[in-house]
Amino acid sequence: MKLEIVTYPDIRLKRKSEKIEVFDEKLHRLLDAMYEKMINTNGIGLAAIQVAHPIRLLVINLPDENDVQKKEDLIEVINPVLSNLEGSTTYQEGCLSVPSFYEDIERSATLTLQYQDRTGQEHTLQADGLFAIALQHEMDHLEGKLFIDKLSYSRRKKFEKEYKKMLKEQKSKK
Ligand code: QAP
Ligand code: CO
Repeated sequence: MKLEIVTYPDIRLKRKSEKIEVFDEKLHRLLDAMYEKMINTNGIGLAAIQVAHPIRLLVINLPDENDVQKKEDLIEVINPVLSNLEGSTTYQEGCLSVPSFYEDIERSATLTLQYQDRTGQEHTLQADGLFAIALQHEMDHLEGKLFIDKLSYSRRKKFEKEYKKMLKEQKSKK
């Protein structure tokens, strides 16, 4: 399965993702291909809408304490529901759909995640640290939102200027 990363300002990123009802081989092939794409593009999290599939699914694979990204730490999250969002934390976020831009974003520090795995089985777990941040970032994708939508007016303007410049420079290199 060939997947391309959809990048800002592509309007396909603004769609609301649909609930997944069928847990079949086709879904498993998409999950496997998303994992490969995420690893090959140096990502730690990826939502299906970022590869042009507007369905409620995301993958997260955080590096361990030695900064190694192990496949056994991969989590496949389908139809997620976040609750009990508490506290506050700030992290310099990036996104495969907004390449080469990073900015401090404030999120809740802890939360409860309810989700289904690739077989459709329900799970509930507690999240904190980078995992809680990644879940909120990816969850926003399912609602058609990006981390840059959280920037103040002045920071957003600065972003638009820098991003346009970056795209222009990329074009002239090709
Ligand atoms: C979302 O982000 C996230 O600009 C995942 O050139 C963000 O994997 C989770 C990436 C912050 C937790 C904290 C970005 C790769 C990857 C780039 C990513 C780039 C190459 C971003
Ligand atoms: Co993202």
